[in-house]
Amino acid sequence: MNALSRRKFLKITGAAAGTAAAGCAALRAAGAAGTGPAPVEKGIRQVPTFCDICFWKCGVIATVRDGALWKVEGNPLDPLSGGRLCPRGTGGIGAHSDPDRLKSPLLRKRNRGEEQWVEVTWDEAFEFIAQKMQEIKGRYGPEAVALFSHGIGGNFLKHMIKAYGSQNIAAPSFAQCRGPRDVGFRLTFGEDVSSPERTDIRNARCLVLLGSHLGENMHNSQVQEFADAVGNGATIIVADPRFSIAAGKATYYLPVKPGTDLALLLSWMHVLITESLYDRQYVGQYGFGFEQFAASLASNTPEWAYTETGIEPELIRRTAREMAAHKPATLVHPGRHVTWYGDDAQRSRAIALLNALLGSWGRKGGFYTPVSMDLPPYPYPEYPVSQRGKADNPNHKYPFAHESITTGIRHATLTSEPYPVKGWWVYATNLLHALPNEQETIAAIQNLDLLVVVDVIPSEIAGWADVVLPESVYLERHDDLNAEWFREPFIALRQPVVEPPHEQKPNWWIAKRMAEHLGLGAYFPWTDIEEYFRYRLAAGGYDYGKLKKDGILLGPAQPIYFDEGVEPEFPTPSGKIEFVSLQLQEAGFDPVPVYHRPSPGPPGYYRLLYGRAPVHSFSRTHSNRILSDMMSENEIWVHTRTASRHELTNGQYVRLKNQDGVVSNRIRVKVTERIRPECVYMVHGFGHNSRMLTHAFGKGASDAQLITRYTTDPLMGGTAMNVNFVTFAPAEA
Ligand SMILES: Nc1nc2c(c(=O)[nH]1)N[C@H]1C(S)=C(S)[C@@H](COP(=O)(O)OP(=O)(O)OC[C@H]3O[C@@H](n4cnc5c(=O)[nH]c(N)nc54)[C@H](O)[C@@H]3O)O[C@H]1N2
Ligand SMILES: Nc1nc2c(c(=O)[nH]1)N[C@H]1C(S)=C(S)[C@@H](COP(=O)(O)OP(=O)(O)OC[C@H]3O[C@@H](n4cnc5c(=O)[nH]c(N)nc54)[C@H](O)[C@@H]3O)O[C@H]1N2
Ligand code: SF4
Ligand SMILES: [Mo]
Repeated sequence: MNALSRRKFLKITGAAAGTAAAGCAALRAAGAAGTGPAPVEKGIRQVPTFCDICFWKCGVIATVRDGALWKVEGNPLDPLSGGRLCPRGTGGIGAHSDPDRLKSPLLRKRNRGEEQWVEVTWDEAFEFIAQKMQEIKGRYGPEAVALFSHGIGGNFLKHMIKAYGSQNIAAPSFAQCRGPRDVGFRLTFGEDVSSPERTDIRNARCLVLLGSHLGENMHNSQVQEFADAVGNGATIIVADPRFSIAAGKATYYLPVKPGTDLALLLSWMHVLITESLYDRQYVGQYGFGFEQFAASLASNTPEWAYTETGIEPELIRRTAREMAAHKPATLVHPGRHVTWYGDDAQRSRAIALLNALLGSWGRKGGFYTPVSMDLPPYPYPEYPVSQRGKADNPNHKYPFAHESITTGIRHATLTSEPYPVKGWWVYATNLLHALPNEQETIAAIQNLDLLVVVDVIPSEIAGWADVVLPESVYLERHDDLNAEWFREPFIALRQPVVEPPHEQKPNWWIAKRMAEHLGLGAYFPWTDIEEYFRYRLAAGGYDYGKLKKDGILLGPAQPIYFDEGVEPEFPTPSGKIEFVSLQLQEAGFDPVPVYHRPSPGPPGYYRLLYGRAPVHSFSRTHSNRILSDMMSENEIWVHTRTASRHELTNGQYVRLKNQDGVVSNRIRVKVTERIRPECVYMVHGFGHNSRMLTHAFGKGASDAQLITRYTTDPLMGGTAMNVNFVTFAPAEA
């Protein structure tokens, strides 16, 4: 990153919070360090590891001064961080010192959800769980225990649950996040966008962001690359009903009506085709069904789209021509959190098709082909085979779901269809904030014989548990090796920097001990995780000593674009880019994306939109004193006209009431012209109601609580959540 774009990066991230000062200071420090950790002084120890404040897994150099954790900075060797951390990563040390941390295993004393506990030893906890799990297995079969797990930390627990005999394992990152996108791209190109996204933002000459609010969405290298693209003078086109941080960097800002992006996408493609601006050679060589697809767009003129989206026809034409002028280095970002309106896989397919028309898949400045290092797995015994299949998607109700559906497991737990689910393990996912309709989650929990939660703080889901197991935070533990799929191949190591302060234990230890208590010790033949690492690294021909010292092992560069020699392959049924999808047609769906107008909601109500703040991750950082100091509560963004209609003033507290009568915590009003009048906006993850979160409790409001409705994507089971509406109630109510 050059000096100019580094300044822009700081501007992009700093502007967002207004208070991201600690993040900026650390970024400067990391930048100044240049090529590695500063020379080590007496009393100073530095340990490379990788961050876990979100799932980007940035390489970190942690510094311990006089035995105490002092700071974390980016590891310059690490391709994911480029030597810099985002503000959340920098404040990550606050997770270690959080006084509200879980300290020892807890057993529920009274009714579920009352948060009354007795402290027990690890052995007592394991014995209790083992007995319950054996009872469930005896009565309902091993598939009746499911695991919800988010992030690399869950790998050993997944192994334990599979060894026990269940394949019911799901993460909210599919049905509540990127699932529709990956399905839409798979149906079109035959491959996922994957995480980290294979987007070549750095080299894009034109970047189109539909909602993707980079700068608030702080996935580190993407934000750095966004700054590079802005610094290089790329054309930036942002469509968002809210004037986001990214919109502030845009050449063209399109304040699209919420829920109408598909109309905009179809009209852009209409312009590219009718004006013959698309990549004819690429489409001719790789496309399947182009003529039929082109014909289907006949009526999707910019004039038609204007009536849906509110975007002027001339602006639609101009932006389409800009995209064409820079092709194939025009990247229409696929988005990440795309569970919006229920037609999300089809909207994602339209994004994929727009990229196909621009010839950007496989090309520099578009989508690269990710590479990784070959790291052999550990040779475990075979898992028991279940005859009953998974519970989340019976009879392939959602035919294109290629990962497990969290809300499908919840449904099975509620209904016992296709079979009863009676035990949940929950690892690092706060299901009450992550899944829509918390009452459904609570009702499912009440059907369980066992709920085990592994967490670091007393989150809302921990409050409902029968057994709470306290994990050490990432700076105190090893996790599985990360052989990432990225621009360049590398392996990263997470290793402990400091000791856990109380009885907390790492997940690998929890999984291994649990397995032993279940009589499944043969699945964990290694004595400790380093023995496991040594085996796998030796099998791949890698040096564990070097990995420990540097935190990263880099592999040789490989070609990542078609032009560099990557073989264009499209693993779809036709072997081509599917402008028309016969798979969809055979399954009873539209073979080309078709727009449906979103419901406007009840009069006097406003569509509830939500997103990220640069200094917080989901619902997991509000107890972290460093990060919560920078932003301790969220606000509700309200358009000036809406505010005057409801007699709201900037800074006053209100409550939000949704279409089903659910009333939120108090939240401060932000009166602004930076949002369309038919919607309001808040940052996700606030409004904690776990009483043991003494610091975060009651600060701000929870979007999740107001998301009582959701629309399920018929292709893949994703739960669209931008379908709720709120109005204002007095704060005193
Ligand atoms: N700081 C921080 N960064 C994060 C995370 C975090 O917790 N904290 N989480 C990470 C994860 S897992 C994810 S999935 C991503 C999520 O980040 P994104 O994928 O960028 O999130 P979205 O929810 O798609 O986008 C929210 C934006 O979409 C806009 N929007 C809402 N409705 C519409 C619409 O109908 N059309 C258009 N065009 N825009 C709309 C909102 O106004 C808002 O600006 O962030 C990642 N980065
Ligand atoms: N309403 C609403 N729902 C959403 C979203 C939204 O914007 N609004 N976003 C969606 C998206 S994009 C995603 S990806 C998901 C994210 O959903 P989740 O991944 O479930 O995110 P969190 O709600 O933050 O839950 C993380 C939990 O992990 C715990 N934790 C943190 N660190 C550790 C650790 O080291 N070990 C252990 N064992 N636990 C740890 C935290 O305390 C917290 O309880 O949510 C989805 N759901
Ligand atoms: S993006 Fe930020 S929070 Fe996420 S891993 Fe990287 S530094 Fe940590
Ligand atoms: Mo996500």
